[in-house]
Amino acid sequence: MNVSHAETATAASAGVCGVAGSFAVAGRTPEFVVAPVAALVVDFTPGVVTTAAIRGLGDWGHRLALGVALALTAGILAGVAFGAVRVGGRSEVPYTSVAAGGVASWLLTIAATGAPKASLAVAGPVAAVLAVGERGWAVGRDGRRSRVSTSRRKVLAALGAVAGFAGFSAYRGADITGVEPGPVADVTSEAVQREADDMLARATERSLGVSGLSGLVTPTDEFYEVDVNNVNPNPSDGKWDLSVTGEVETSLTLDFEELTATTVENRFVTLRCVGEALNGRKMDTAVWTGVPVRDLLDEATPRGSGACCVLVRAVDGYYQEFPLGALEESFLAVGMNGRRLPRGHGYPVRLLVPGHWGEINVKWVSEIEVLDEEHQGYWEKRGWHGTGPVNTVAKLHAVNRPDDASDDTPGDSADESAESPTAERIEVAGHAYAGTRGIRKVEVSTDGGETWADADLSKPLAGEDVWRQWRYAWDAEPGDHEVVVRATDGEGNLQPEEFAQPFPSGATGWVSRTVEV
Ligand SMILES: Nc1nc2c(c(=O)[nH]1)N[C@H]1C(S)=C(S)[C@@H](COP(=O)(O)O)O[C@H]1N2
Ligand SMILES: [Mo]
Repeated sequence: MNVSHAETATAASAGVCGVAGSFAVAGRTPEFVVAPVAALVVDFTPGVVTTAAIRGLGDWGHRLALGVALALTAGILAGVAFGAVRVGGRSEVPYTSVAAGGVASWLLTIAATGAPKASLAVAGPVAAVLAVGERGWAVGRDGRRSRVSTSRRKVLAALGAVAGFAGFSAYRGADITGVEPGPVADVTSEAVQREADDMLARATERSLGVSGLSGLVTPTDEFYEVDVNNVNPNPSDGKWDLSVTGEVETSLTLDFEELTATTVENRFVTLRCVGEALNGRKMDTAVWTGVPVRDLLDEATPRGSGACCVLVRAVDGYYQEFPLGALEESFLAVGMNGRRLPRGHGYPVRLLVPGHWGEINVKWVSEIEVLDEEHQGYWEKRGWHGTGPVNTVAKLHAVNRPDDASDDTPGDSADESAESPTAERIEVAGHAYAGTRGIRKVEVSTDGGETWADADLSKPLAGEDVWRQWRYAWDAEPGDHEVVVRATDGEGNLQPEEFAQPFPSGATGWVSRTVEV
């Protein structure tokens, strides 16, 4: 191997090991050296591309951005290391490259992440690789470039060491979760905890219990998650505060303790992402514990003249604008399903806006600015219209053959024996949601929309912004059956039949599925 190849290989190894070392110590937290680069990648990606990536690639868009950021970060660190090798080559002092590369990569990482200690996990491996390089091949001890030709064995050993370190780091870093949320009683009271637990029990009771269909409350680790950034904030309670600014009589700032010292209550709330497919999986419900925004807003007192809307900002740089009226009904959640909010859902505090698309339910909320004129939010800037109330939807997620399942009893419909000996009992089920309008009725057609029958609905859960489950069973003759589902909201509006893609205003249409018997 000639010298410049050795230099390049040393620099590249240093880049990879710097990123790996950082991940081993920081995991997917903002102290990971790739986090700020990934945020820049997302920020610099034009809105049309982001939108296309969301529509075409889904979560793969995120992985792609992360991959690009990983490569970029390793490349930048490799560049630093390469410079260090060159500087070392010119110096008479041994290990100049090590000192130069270590210090430069440390300072650069501090500048990007603001975390001096965690940045040592970048500088350390970079320096170590440079030390091996200086000893082994890149730079001669006398300061001149070494002429030793590196054996194949040495190259393989070096490659193996880099790969091994990267593997070890991936394994170590994957376990680092950041804040670990405890029971919600830790920051509220036993009474609030008990109420949340009772509500969870009630949701289980009222769930139709259809196999293959998720319940009325989504377990926290299955609750969908949509973030603009690849790496979520990892704030602590002590550092968090919320300010209310702009067109108000009195600007306020309150910390976590002040927030939770006020009225704390529990609510069932459903969230749905405007970007999800018509029959998608980005719609879920939890019991949320939190504080109504109204009192806070009354204290700040928006200026009667003028104040129309609010801009809500978050720690991750996300921001959304929507009407003041929607904020008045909103809720600042500190708990989810009886525990404190998990990091991925906005720890320590997120906003919940009844009946509105998920995107304005700002996580890691930090500021509410009252405005006297409209402004575009993060997704509106990228072409979406997702700041208003949700569209009505009835999803079809379960198709069962209760007769087949030995442990499954079809319940109240069991005694309706099949008309024809060849007919088979088929059960279809799903969730329906219409925001604060509520769900009045779900109808099912098994003949492609010719005739309709009412589905059973789960008993409603308390609250004005909660989904319901529906279920329908019939005896199907052999053949293909085109099953169609449609919901009517609490105001009597049948959901529109016309199909629309999620972009830009949320999917519409009746979900249908062919069931073969
Ligand atoms: N700060 C912040 N808030 C955010 C987002 C985000 O990326 N950053 N994503 C929004 C979107 S698009 C949706 S659909 C919901 C999803 O909430 P969840 O991840 O808790 O399900 O959060 C919203 N709030
Ligand atoms: Mo969303």
